[in-house]
Amino acid sequence: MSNDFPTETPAVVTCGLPYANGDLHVGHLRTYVGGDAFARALETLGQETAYVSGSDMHGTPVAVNAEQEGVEPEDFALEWHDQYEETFPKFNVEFDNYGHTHDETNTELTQEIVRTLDEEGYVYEKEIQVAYDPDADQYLPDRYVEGTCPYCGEKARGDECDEGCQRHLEPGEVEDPRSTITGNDAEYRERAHKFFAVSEFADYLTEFLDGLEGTSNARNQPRQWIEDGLQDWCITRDMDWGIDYPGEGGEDLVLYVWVDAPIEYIASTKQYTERVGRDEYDWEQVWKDEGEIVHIIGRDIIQHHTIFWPAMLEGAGYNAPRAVAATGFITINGKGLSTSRNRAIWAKEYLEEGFHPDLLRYYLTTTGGLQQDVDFSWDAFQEKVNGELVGTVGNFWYRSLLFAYRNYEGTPDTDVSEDVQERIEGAIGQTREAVNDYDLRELGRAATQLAQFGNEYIQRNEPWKLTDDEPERAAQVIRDCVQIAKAVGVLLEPIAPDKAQALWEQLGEDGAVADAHLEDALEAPPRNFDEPGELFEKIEDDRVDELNEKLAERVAAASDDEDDGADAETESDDTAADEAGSMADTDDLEPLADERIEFEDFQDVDIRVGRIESAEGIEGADDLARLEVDIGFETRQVVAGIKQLHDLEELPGEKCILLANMAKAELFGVESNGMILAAGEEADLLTTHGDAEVGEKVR
Ligand code: B3M
Ligand code: ZN
Repeated sequence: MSNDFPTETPAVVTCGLPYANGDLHVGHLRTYVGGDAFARALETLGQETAYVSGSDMHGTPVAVNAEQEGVEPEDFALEWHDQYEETFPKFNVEFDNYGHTHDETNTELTQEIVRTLDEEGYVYEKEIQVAYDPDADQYLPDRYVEGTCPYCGEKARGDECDEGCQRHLEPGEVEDPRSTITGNDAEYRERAHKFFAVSEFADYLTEFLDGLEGTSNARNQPRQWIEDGLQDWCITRDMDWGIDYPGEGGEDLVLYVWVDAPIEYIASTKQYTERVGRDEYDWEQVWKDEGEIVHIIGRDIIQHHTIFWPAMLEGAGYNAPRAVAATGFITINGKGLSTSRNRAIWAKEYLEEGFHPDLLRYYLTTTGGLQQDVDFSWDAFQEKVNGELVGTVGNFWYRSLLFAYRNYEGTPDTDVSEDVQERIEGAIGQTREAVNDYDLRELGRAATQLAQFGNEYIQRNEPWKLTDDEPERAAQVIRDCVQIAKAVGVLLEPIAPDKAQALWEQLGEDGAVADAHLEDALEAPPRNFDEPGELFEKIEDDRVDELNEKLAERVAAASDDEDDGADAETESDDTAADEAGSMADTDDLEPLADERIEFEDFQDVDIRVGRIESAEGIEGADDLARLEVDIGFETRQVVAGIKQLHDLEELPGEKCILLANMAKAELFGVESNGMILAAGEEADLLTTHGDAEVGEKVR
C-alpha cells in the first residue's frame, strides 16, 4: 500500500476494553500483548505511536456481577480496574494511557458525541418491545435477560448470541425471554428508546471496509451484514449504571455500554495528550485531522468495531480507523477456554509460577499472531521456550557474547562483513513488512530466523579454531556475530522487551532498547562489555508434568461443583467449543470399517489446511454453500452442504481442512474443486488448533 508505516502522521493503537468484572486470563493477554507488541514494533519503525486502552466499567456485564457480590457497580468496577492497571505492566504491557469509561473525560466526550449525532439528525426515538420482569418490577436490558437467538436458535443473552452465531442482538429480538434476576419468563412491554440511524451509513461503511487494513475476518463478516441490510441501533437502556443519555426525552435512560466503551479510545488518547502535552502527542490530530487509528480486538466484537463504531465516528465528524485486527479464539489443551470450568491460564497464576512474562508474550504472539487461533498447553509452551528461545536465540546470544568477551573483552575492532550486513538488512525489511501486514508471527520469525542464521554462521566458521592461526579471520567472525546478536535484540524487543533490554545491557549499550529504531540494529555496539550471562532458562519436563496435573485437578474440581454457579462469567469466551468434549453414544455411530488400507493408499489423498475466505448460499439449493478456500498455492471454489448448519457469515477467516485432490464436480451449476471435511450430523467443520499454516499437508 502507498501509505506504509511509518507515516508522517501519528498513530494510535488501541485494544478492546476489558470489562471490569473478573480476573484476567490468557485469553485477555493475547490481545493486550498483541497490541503492545504491535505498538512497540511501530515505534521501532520510527512511527509516532500512542498505545491506549481502559477498563469498561458500565453495562450489564459489570452490573450483574456486582449485584451477585452485593456491591455497588462503581466500587466493584473500580476494584477490578485497579487490578488491571497493576497487572498489565507485569506482562510488559505498557499503555501510554490506561483510563476507564466512568471517568470525567469519557463521560463528557461521550455525551458530546451523542449530542452531535443528535444534532446531525442521526438519533431518533422509537417505541420498542423491551423485556420486563413483573416480579422484579423492572426492565431487563442485555444480560438481565436470556432466551433463544432468532438467527441461529442457540441460547443467547439479551444483546449477544454468545454461544451461537455471535451476533449482536437488539432489545426485543431474543425469543422466549427469561429474567436472569428471578428466572421467570419475561414479558415484552412497549417503551420509548433512542436509536442511532446506522442504516444511513451503509454506503459509507461499504467504502470504508474496502479500504480497511488489519485482519481479513474484520472485513469479510461486516460486508455480509451490510448486504443483509443494516438495522438501526438502540443506544439507550433502562438502567441506573452508565452514562446518562444527554438529550431530551431520555432523562431516565443511560447510554448502551457499547456507545461509551469505544469512545474511551478517544478519551484515553486525550488523557495521554493532557499528560505529555500537545507538542509531544496531539490526540485531536489523530482522531479528527489526520492520523492512523489501529484497533486490536477480540473477534467476537467485530460488528461493534466495523459497523457501529465507524458509523458513529463518521456521523460525529471524527476520522475513520485505518485498521481493525481481530484476534482468534484461545483454546486450552485443544478445548475452549472456560472461566466457569476453570479451564484457563490465569494471569496471576502464570506469574505466581515464576515464569518470565516475555516467555508468554513470545508464545502468544508467535503462535497466534493477531488473527490465528491459539491453543495453549504447557507442553507446547515448553517446546517453544526450550526450542526457540533457549535453543536458538539464547544459545546464540550467549555463545557469541561469551566468545567475544573472553577473546576481545567485547566487540572486536573491525567492521561488519558485507554479507552479514546484508543479512541483517534483510531481517529489518522482513520486520517492516510484517508490521505493515499486521503479522506478528512474521515479526517474531524475523528475529528468530536471524538468530538461527547466527548459530549457523558461528558453527560454519568455527572461530574457536581460528584464533591462533588466523586471528583476523576469527575477529571478523565474532565481530559479525556480535552485530547479529544486537540486531536480534532490537528485532525481538517488541515481543520480549525485558530480555532484549538485558541483552542491550550485556552489550554495554546505554539507554533503552525500546527507544532504538530498526536501523540501530546496524550500529556497532560499544567496544567493551562485561561477561555475559544466560538470558533464557530451560523448562524441565517434571515442571510441565506438575503444571499439567494442577490444571487437570482444577478443571475437575470446577466440574464437581459446577452447580454452585458461583463463578461469574467475565467474558463471552465460554464458547460452544466447551461442549466439544462430549461423546456420542456408540449405538448411534457408523460401525468402524473392517477393511484396512495401506499407508500408500492414504498418501494418495491430498489433504490440506485451508482458510475460508468467503461463504455464500447457492440460489435454489437449500443446503449448499459456495466457499472460497485459500490453500496457500491458490484459492479453491468448493461447494459444501452446510448452508443450514452454519452461519455462513461466521465462516470467513476460519481455518478448515480440505481434500484437495477430490474429483471436480458440478452442483447446481457451480463447480466444486475440492471437499471440506466435517464430522457428525451438524457438519462440525474440521480445523487445526496449533499453528499449522494454510497450505500445509495433513498427514
Ligand atoms: N468490554 C469486552 C468484549 O466484549 C468489551 C470490549 C469493549 S471495546 C470498546 O470483549
Ligand atoms: Zn445466534
